Amino acid sequence: EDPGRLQAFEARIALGEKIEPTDWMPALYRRQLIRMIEQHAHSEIIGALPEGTWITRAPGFKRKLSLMAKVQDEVGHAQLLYSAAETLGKTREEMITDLISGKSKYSNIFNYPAYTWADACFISWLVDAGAIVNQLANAKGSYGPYCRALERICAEESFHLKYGHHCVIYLAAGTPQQRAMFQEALNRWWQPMMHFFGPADKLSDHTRILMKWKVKMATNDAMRNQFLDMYVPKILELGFTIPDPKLAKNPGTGVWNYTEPDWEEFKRVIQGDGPCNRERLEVRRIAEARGRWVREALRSPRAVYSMPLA
Ligand code: BYC
Repeated sequence: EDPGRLQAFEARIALGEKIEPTDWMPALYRRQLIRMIEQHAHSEIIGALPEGTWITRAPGFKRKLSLMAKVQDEVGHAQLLYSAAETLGKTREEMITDLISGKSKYSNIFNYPAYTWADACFISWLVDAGAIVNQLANAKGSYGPYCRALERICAEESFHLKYGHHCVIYLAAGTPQQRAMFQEALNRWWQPMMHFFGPADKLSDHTRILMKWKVKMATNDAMRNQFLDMYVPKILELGFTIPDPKLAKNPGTGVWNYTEPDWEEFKRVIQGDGPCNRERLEVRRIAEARGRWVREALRSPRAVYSMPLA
């Protein structure tokens, strides 16, 4: 890299300016952004799957409508993010190919099954809460198209959060079976939720450079801590318990202590060997195969007439 250009680039970032697609940027900045935005986009479409299976079974018409709108929003977020990543030079087709071949990662948390309605409620409330902590911070980052996409996403996520919280309050105020159902969901999802913010800072490969270039505006541990700070009191207030006997805030430092989640399980899950990875990718592969004729027709409107019916 030309040192003068790099210096000017870093000076702009230090001043809080946004970097736009046609501006000069170091090759590593471009690669890191593609990696992160692409993974984020994949997480949104794969994230639609565990909740999506609950649309037809959500209790009551209003819940069905709200959940359907939420899932549709998540897929819309993926569209915004794929567009932001495309500004950096990787095509949507390449990104989808890398997703379904297993080359690209997506969030660990969507590789767990949503067994009960309470699991869907956990996702709507607490996974969305975690996502908002991350996205609100990174919306203040340096790459214009990603930040603008995150701002729009956060606006919609704030509705999801209210919807999810309402669903959980309803279970909390319900019968002993309803309370037990949410407690079991919480027990199942707590560890994947702790994993959601990424490995501990000392093990995080990318944090240093991403923080330097203001792509990431807080470290993994700082985001995890902020989530605990905001949501542990709300969970306890509803009378639930958190399955970690060590979990406690140090009142002096404001830092939460917790049992270190199983990072070996995290690695297995993000490398493709979680409980639902194969199923999730298979759904996407089928969707790609079924949609192929639409893409081909769009490219060549006349070709569609000569195609055999699927
Ligand atoms: N899951 O150096 P590190 C939603 C990987 S969707 C999987 O700390 P970085 C929702 C990481 O990629 C919103 N992989 O990485 C949707 C790296 O591997 P590679 C989801 C993870 O980038 C529908 C390696 O571990 N949010 O909420 O500095 C319904 C080393 O990690 C994870 C986003 O996607 C993980 N959790 O920081 C409901 C946010 N964590 O690439 C809800 C955007 C780490 O070297 N992403 N890895 O092979 C980010 O903010 C950052 O990428 C992370 C990780 C904080 C996740």
